[in-house]
Amino acid sequence: MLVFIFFPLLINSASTSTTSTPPIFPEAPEQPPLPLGGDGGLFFFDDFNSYNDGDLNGQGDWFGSADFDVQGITKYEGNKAILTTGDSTWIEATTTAQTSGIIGLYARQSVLTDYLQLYLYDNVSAIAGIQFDEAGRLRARNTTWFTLIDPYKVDTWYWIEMEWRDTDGQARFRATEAGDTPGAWSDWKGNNDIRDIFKVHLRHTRANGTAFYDYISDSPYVAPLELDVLIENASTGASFVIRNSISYGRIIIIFLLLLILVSEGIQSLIKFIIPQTINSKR
Ligand SMILES: [Ca+2]
Ligand SMILES: [Ca+2]
Repeated sequence: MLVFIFFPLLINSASTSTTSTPPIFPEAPEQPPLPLGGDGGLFFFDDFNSYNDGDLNGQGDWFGSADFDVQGITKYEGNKAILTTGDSTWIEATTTAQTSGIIGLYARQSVLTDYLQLYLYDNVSAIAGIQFDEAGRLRARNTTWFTLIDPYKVDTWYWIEMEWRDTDGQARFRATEAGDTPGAWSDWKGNNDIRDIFKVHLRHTRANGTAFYDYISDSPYVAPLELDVLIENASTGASFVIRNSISYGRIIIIFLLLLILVSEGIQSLIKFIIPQTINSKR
């Protein structure tokens, strides 16, 4: 019986509006099929989310040091990212050679005094790279090093990118604090030396701090758009937000919150019903 009384109360006491959320990273975002390899397509992708905790070596396409570990505590996107505290340590993934493309990576450092590196390799050696260096700078290299950000912030994710092309064998670079809109690319740099890129190579040198890596792709991570419904009690100002991705657990929580919001109405109903009942017995 009370249920039928609740609905008018809800409609009268609640107003709805939609707001877009700040970036909130879902537990397990769906990824589209990945057209890896081949010129002009996505060269390499990894979000690390499906891997087991522990050594990255041997999972996915990765081969190298056991110092690089999958973990779920410090990450930029999804459930998992990579950390290493190793000294002069590296791990790499080999894929289909590509003569031009873009690659980006989220990375962060706990100190200003290590080297954290992302290198691109041809079938022989490192061709181009970006690094956080031991002087606190975020730098890039194709033939010679130059500075992108000085100093970088510790314990802060950056989106670092390289684009390369075989038309003149050059590369360009940029680095952006994660979540910011990427700014201008550097000039195209190099001495006609980029042709085929085969490997993505992660490296950490010195052992002063901890380096983190997440989400390697050709474009920054974009959280799925979430539309929230804000329910607000007009008289008390109490409010809560319903996410559009609703689970059974959330439905139960929402129901409990609705009960709290209308509790004033329930109390007045009880006060009303009880005297009525007492009166009817007399
Ligand atoms: Ca991830
Ligand atoms: Ca390990």
